[in-house]
Amino acid sequence: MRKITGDEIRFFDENGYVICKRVLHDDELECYHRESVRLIEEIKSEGPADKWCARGPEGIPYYLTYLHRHPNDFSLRLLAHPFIGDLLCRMVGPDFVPLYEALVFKLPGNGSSVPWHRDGLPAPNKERVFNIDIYPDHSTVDNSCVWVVPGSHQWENEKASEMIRKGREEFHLPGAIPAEVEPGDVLLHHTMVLHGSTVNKSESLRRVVYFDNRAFNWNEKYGWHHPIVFEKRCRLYQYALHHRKQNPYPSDDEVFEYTPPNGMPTWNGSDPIDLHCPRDETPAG
Ligand SMILES: O=C(O)CCC(=O)C(=O)O
Repeated sequence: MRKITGDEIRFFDENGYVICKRVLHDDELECYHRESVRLIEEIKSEGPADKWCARGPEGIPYYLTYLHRHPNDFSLRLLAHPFIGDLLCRMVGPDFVPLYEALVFKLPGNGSSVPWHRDGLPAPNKERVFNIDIYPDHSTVDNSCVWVVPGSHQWENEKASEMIRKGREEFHLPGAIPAEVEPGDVLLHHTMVLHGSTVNKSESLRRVVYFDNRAFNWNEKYGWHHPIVFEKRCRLYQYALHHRKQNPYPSDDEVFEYTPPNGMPTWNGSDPIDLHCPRDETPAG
């Protein structure tokens, strides 16, 4: 299976984003298409997933939080894709832990916009904090792909805030480019790169799964989350790897081998798995 290249990593470091072409194979894409449409239909008919789905500025559903907790046959296997394990090991470090996941979708006709933003506070020592965005559809200017401002991950807060303010008045910012992709492509975006998208007026559905990830040692330094979150997430990732190994796609020709970071649990196959693992969990619940 394909691996991220050194050139792609260098492009990412310089620009705060990179598009990796043709990562997913057709068998996995077919499952992703089918299962994500089923979840979107569940949301549209106000089924169980709906209360986990955020609305955008136009009041339209677009952001299904905690994807793994909504019964489906694709998201855990997607997380366990060897492309992801390999790139996290090389770009974050071998003590990476996948922390969060969401399904973002732009419904046809009037799909939600996402105003320009950064995803969080800057990492104190400019660590490589990024999301992995996996696309099953063509995402183009026509169906309101995400736009990025290359290099803006390195801007000071003041400049970024000013541009975000401007971009919310008039979407087209100087230097912004559309991150157009094809089915099976993977976009990495630095959490500090300015990004956003417009309303989808086209007739096509546009979907993307976001995976957020951190190194265990960063959390020990900065205390972003209670250690229990990392423990549960670390077990969940091992479970996902096991699940893909047991339920491979016909095109699978390798599995990613993960060693839990020192201080993190090894999942023993009978430990219960929490498919939700809220990021704000504490031992008191
Ligand atoms: O997929 C998009 O249009 C952008 C989504 C996004 O950046 C977000 O939900 O934070």
